[in-house]
Amino acid sequence: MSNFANLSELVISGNYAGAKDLTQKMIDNGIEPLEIINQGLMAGMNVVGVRFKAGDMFVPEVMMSARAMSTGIELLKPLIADKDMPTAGKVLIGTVKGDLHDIGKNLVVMMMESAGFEIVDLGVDIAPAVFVKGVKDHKPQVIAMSALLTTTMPAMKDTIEALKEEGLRDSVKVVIGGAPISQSFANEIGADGYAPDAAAATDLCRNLIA
Ligand code: B1M
Repeated sequence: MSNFANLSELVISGNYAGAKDLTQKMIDNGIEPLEIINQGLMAGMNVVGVRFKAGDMFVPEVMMSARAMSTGIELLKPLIADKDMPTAGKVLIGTVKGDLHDIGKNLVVMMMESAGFEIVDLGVDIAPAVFVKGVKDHKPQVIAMSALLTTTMPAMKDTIEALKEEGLRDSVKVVIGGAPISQSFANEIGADGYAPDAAAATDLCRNLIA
């Protein structure tokens, strides 16, 4: 097995100590940092995304894989000029106003970061005006909103309305997710997409930005 395939396997199995060691070894052997990221770390994380979507991997395993990926990236970051760091696009994310649930959102963040997105994570209990300010300050291509409570779902619509009022709606795609959310709710409030899980959210953003 090549070093790249080995590194992918270490990410898939969530072996962060192994992923760190092998990444360092590959750096010491003069392998291009971007090749290590694309052919080793990201290749592994792409498999994780597919398996998670298929129900063959579960939340704790995905978190271990994301950690393995991050330990490798941390070693490589200083070796790569910012402009060369692969980025799949910028996503502003938060859990909506009144809602404190963040485990799912954090999983979406980890999966997206591992897939090369630049993430601005606003946190939880984010009011529409704060999302609007985030769009003005960070100019993301996508806003991702999470809600776990039926009572906080309307805050997603309020946020879309606030973007419209500020004339920002056409400058950004809006995607939503969380246990009570559905595609029909996304259609109803005029969101650009819905994702049932972290892997699907990553695919959705990739497709919307492409
Ligand atoms: Co809360 N809670 N909770 N809770 N909680 C639920 C959601 C609930 C279903 C439990 C129940 O009654 N069976 C219920 C909601 C009922 C409803 O609205 N219909 C509920 C309630 C009622 C409450 C409180 C009101 C309880 C109370 O105080 N009386 C309160 C509300 C607080 C508030 O938010 N204002 C509350 C509080 C809490 C805790 C603080 C104790 C804790 C949260 C800790 C934290 O997040 N830091 C908590 C938890 C842990 C849960 C359960 C048990 C688990 C949620 C979770 O983390 N799931 C939950 C019951 C359950 O789901 N079994 C429950 C794991 C996570 C990986 O899945 O979040 O669905 P999930 O994320 C998935 C997808 O949904 C998707 O991807 C993720 C990964 O695949 N996804 C996105 C999520 N966000 C996305 C965004 C995207 C795309 C995909 O953007 C594009």
